[in-house]
Amino acid sequence: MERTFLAIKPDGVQRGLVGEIIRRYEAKGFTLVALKFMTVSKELAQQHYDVHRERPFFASLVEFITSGPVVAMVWEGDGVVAAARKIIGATNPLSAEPGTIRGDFGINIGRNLIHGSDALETAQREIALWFKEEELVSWEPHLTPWLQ
Ligand code: 3AN
Repeated sequence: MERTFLAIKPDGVQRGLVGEIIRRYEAKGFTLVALKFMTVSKELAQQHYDVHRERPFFASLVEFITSGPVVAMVWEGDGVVAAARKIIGATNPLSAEPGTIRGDFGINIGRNLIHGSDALETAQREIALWFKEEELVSWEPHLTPWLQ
């Protein structure tokens, strides 16, 4: 089953949007596989944003994600990588559609509330980077047959 990595960034936590964000993924029907509230080390931040190492905003990305606690999560479901990104909305919250997390709650590209893996391979890399194997919980939600 497909899995993706999501992290509610320090601004999402500071603004009290943790419950609202998690609610959207639960309500959509995806399954929570792992969740932890944590501060991010500089090393983890640099590895996570490795693809952006040469970009001018790399240092500010690392500084921001390490500036306060984040909520790291793994979610599972058919097509969850792409669907989770749709629920998040465009990178720049000012361009993100209303109804998306960034479209509803954000205005700043550097403070865009949540990270979501952009492809299946990225999701696998990020899940392995942020979580130990034993932190991933395999379980079957008791869905009615027509939801499975
Ligand atoms: P997304 O988070 O939508 O996948 P990416 O992967 O292109 O976006 O960029 C990673 C993060 O870098 C974004 N979440 C955003 O916070 C930041 N970022 C992207 N573009 C810019 C930019 N032009 N200026 C400042 N920060 C940026």
